[in-house]
Amino acid sequence: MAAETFRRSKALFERAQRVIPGGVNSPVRAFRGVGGAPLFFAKGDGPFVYDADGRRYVDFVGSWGPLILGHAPQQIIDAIAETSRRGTSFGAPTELEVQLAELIVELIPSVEMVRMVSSGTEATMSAIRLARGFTKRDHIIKFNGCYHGHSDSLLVKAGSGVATLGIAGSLGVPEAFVALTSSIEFNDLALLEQTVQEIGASKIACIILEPVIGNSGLILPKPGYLEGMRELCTKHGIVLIFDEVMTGFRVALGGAQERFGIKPDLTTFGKVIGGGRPVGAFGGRRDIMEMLAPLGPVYQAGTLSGNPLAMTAGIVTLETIRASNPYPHFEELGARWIEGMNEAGREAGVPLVAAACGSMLGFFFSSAPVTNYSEALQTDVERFKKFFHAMLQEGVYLAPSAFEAGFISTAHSEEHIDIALSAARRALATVA
Ligand code: KE4
Repeated sequence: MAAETFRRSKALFERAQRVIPGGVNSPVRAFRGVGGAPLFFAKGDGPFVYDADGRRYVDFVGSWGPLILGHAPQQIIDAIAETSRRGTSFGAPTELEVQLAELIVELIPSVEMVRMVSSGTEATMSAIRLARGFTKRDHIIKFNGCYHGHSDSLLVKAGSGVATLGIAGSLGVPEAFVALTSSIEFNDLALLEQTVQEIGASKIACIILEPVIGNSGLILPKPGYLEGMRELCTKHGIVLIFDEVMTGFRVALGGAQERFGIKPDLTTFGKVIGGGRPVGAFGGRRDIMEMLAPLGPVYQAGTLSGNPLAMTAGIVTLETIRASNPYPHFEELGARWIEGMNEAGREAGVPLVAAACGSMLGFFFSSAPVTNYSEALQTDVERFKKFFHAMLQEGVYLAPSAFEAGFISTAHSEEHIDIALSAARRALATVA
């Protein structure tokens, strides 16, 4: 098969770069992590995306997580159209945002109250401010390779696009801000205990983490790690924030906190709860949430918070997955992925370790499982780049970075996993 030339994508990229910095509206889309010009997409349909040249791919990115029902699910399209006819935004409360809040409270027991925002960044930024206001403490602890959006306090040794571009954090973030953020390796409870002691527990407002890391590649918590963290936070009155923007409703209906049986104090959400529309949310203990304006002194606001279209898409998404319980299906597909990818690596003589957690997939070109960010950085990224492009030629779209996770949806079946696995066997032969 002649190598695809991606002609229209390249032309669009040329055009885009004249008016949009880097030609993209979010850095990780720029293919800087894999080289070459980014694909421009024209259409999505179930498990598939179609690029500007009309070429079809099995999609394992799913818009970075929101599309748990796949692309353009009819029930969401119809519901958004119906809501749109009654108006798209009011800047005033609507019943829709109450409905979505009630759904989240019902599905996530640790969440007694929830505030809607318009992105995961807003959710985590606001949760940090709320934790600081509630505890009257300033210091925060995060983990290397975790990405919580691009607010100043959290752009410290972050994952996702920050890791992909290999930049330490971000120019423009004052030293004074990052001085209040400590970032340490994940999956090391002794290190966390030592760090809390060194900072002084009474100075620490919160610990924020991705309970399953999806922004360094896919990294699972070691047994006992989350439990130990919960005990440490309870002991010292430190607010435990689970950033479930990515894991929420993906690794279990009740998120990572259900899967691992941990009750955080605050949880942040995004992606799935908007079903592909701009959304975020943060919620948790009532005594903390009631510190928020207009009830309390911690200010947070947003013109489009609770936007009717995002709420509609979120309600339909959550009601659909609550009714259909796709999680056993996700576990089966994840197990198929792990077994098939590990076998393909062995057959090709390429060190490869695959992982899955609910509807999140991952793999590293590594001879051993990856348990933290520094280990992820030591994996064979050059081989990943070649593999990514070989898979693209095979019609399989993976995240264009070694430091991201993959996502499947209810539209994915064994057939789509098998397409990816047979493509991987051929692609691995070219990178062995
Ligand atoms: P947004 O502000 O991009 O909606 O959410 C930020 C965020 C917060 N927390 C977690 C755990 C996240 O994964 C994210 C965003 N995820 C990335 C993908 N790894 C978004 C893709 C992008 O930056 O373009």
